[in-house]
Amino acid sequence: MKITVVGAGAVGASCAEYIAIKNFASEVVLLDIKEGYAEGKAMDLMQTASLNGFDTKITGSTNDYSKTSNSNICVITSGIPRKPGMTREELIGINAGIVKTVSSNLIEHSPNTIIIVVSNPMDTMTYLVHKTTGLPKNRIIGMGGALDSARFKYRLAEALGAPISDVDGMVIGGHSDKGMVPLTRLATRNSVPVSEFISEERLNQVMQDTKVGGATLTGLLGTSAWYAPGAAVSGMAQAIACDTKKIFPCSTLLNGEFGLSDLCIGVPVVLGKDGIEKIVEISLSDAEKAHLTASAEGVSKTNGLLEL
Ligand code: 2OP
Repeated sequence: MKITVVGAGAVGASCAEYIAIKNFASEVVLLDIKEGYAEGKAMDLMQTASLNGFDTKITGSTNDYSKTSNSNICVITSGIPRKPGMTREELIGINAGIVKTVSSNLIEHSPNTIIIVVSNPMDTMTYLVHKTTGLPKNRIIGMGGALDSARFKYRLAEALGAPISDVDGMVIGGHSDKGMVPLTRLATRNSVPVSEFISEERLNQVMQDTKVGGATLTGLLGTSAWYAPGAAVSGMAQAIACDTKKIFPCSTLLNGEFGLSDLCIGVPVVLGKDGIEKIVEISLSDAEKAHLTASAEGVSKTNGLLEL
């Protein structure tokens, strides 16, 4: 199993380390345009191998895509992260050109790869990769919902005073401060609906804290988060590599599912060896449907800024 991660910044390096630690990939290639940067990150990460107990071989490359040849999975993290006060959508001007170039280079050397898109605005970048590469829709996956769901579970556990291992929940919709749809109705503490434990008012606060989870961290860190995004990617990559058929909320191209078409947005999907193996059209309440539709309108508006 060979995995390429483009962008050796904090998110890309975290992806590489978590993938290595989970020990399901034989090789991870970290690629960056900055001279020597990916090579240095890869060497530093490899020096954790004996400490973190993995045999995965991590190598670095300065913009030599031949080193990425025949990758089973390619992760695109390249582009600029947001600064405090910025929305993810404001990154489109710079990141669209980068993602277009990177995705073209990747499929030239790995025509059969599965692409996981992280770069923001992620739902629009995922849509751009479809338009740029023409890969089958099951092989282009946007990572946002897995991260947002992790933040949702973190906030739920905090509100419940429960261990996170006791909590389950999912966030669908656009990966944006206003577009996320945390499914509080379906969230549980050890199979019990969370509404049995906390008030609607407190649940609304959990939803709001979840939606701005990324912005909260950007305000604290001065840049976008990296550990949880990296961990979210590694979980998705593991599901693909090990063909686990786990359900994740991922950004995927919709053709009528949930009444939506011609956009990529976060919905539940089954991940396996073929990438997105099934879109799971769960039943949604009227309010959830309305929130998802409104979120889709926001994503489509951002898509309209692309020069396709
Ligand atoms: C986040 O929410 C980077 O969009 C990513 O942290």
